[in-house]
Amino acid sequence: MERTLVLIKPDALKRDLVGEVINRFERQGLRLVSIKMLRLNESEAMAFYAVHKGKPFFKELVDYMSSGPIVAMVLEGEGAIGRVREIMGATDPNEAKAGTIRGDLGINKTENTVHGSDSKESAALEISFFFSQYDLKKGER
Ligand code: IDP
Ligand code: MG
Repeated sequence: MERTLVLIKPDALKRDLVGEVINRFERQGLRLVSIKMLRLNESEAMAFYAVHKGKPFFKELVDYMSSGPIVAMVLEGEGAIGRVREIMGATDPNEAKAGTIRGDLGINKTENTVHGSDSKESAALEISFFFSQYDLKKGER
């Protein structure tokens, strides 16, 4: 059983799409382990996206991700990391296939509705950024 971190980004909360996004994962058999709503400040957003430091879109990304509340959640399932990435679709909503979250709901390459961890290593790191072992334990069922 694999676990991954998903963020529902500010554009989705602005448009009240939280339930819609979670439902798309649940329908595919991915189960919630833990969930919270929060707002990142600028330095927290910089830390979360540290791998992108120095890229041309970094400042825009950090400003956007700290512009409003987000929802962070841990999802669990067989091959959860790859399956979440498939359900999300390509980074740019204009290139994402119809039926994917970004293809159907994304606005542009920055405001693309969701984040999902891209490897086992980033999933472990990103889950620990938002959730304690105690939070994760409470989600067992
Ligand atoms: P991913 O979210 O599909 O894994 P990454 O390349 O890891 O894509 O980029 C992280 C986030 O940075 C994207 O989800 C998007 O919000 C933003 N981003 C990536 N590339 C661009 C770009 O070229 N212009 C503007 N924003 C971008
Ligand atoms: Mg990424």
